[in-house]
Amino acid sequence: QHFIALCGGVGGSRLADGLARRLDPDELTLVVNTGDDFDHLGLRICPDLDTVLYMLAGLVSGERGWGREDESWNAHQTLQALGAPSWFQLGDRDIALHLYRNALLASGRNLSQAMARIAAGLGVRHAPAPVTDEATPTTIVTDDGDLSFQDYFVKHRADVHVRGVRYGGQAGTILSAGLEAALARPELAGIIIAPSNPFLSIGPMLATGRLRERIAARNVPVAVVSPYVNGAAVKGPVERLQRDLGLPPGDAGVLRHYGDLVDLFFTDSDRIAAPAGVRVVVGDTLMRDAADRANLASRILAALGAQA
Ligand code: GDP
Ligand code: FO1
Ligand code: CA
Repeated sequence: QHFIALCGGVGGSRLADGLARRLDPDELTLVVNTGDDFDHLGLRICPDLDTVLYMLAGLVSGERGWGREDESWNAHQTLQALGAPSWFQLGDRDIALHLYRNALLASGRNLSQAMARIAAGLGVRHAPAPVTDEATPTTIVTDDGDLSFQDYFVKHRADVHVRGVRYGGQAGTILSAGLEAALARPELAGIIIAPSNPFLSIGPMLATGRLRERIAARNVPVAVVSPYVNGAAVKGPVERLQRDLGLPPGDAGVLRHYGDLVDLFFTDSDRIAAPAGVRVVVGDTLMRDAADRANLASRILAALGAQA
């Protein structure tokens, strides 16, 4: 058996960790959004890949949700003193990872190969795969013009009216070798969409290399986990985005966005009008700790008919 999970950062990394506790590396391909990636101070920044990696390594910061728990900020403070751009904070230990990734990329490796190396170095057995090795920067369209993703998310704290989201990944973008290999596996038994932001984390991946159509064509069940807990986002701008983009609030807007891709929908709300062809699975979807993460993964895998 084999499963593919599509993951963004915070929500993605939590479910990725649960699945990694339940499946062998050979049974799971973790596919991660690259729409947030950008260059800063000469370093290639890959927030969602690194969040998943740090989570799987047990190193992620609990309260920030990005970067490492055990961190110091000497380089950042020194950059500030130099008058360098400091709106985006890189911790000292995080910088070490970035230096290594830049060196791997400079030596001719692609992003997948660089991440596999770094995962091995961190002792992570389930190496996350970027959805593509190409640059696919997400652009946020606002009334006052376009914003690059990190300008929108970090500089503006996502506190702007969004007219639309433009994905960097196109029909002709080449999917990563890890994702292609997983899609080609005859034993592929299901695709899991993490409770990541549907517009900012999952949308960019589905738009890349016709992934949405490729998934539909595989004819395996697709399970989606709602990012809504008790009717609200755990964190992040998903509610505001649904309002701005003219979608219904809550689970209804998520279901509308994913459309006929969804076979199974995991939510904690028992008041969902399920569209035809969607099986709604009601239960706790908040992942407070490792036990919650593994339990939710088990419920999803059971519903997809996985062998324990
Ligand atoms: P980002 O890339 O760091 O912004 O994170 P993601 O896109 O992966 O996930 C953000 C979404 O995850 C938010 O909409 C949250 O509501 C959702 N989320 C975070 N933690 C949980 C959780 O424990 N359970 C569920 N169901 N959703 C969560
Ligand atoms: N998010 C912030 O809000 N402020 C930061 O200074 C910041 C630094 C940062 C450094 C490395 C990294 O991998 C992620 C970082 N993030 C930061 C998080 C991140 O850019 C956003 O949360 C995501 O792109 C949205 O998923
Ligand atoms: Ca993200």
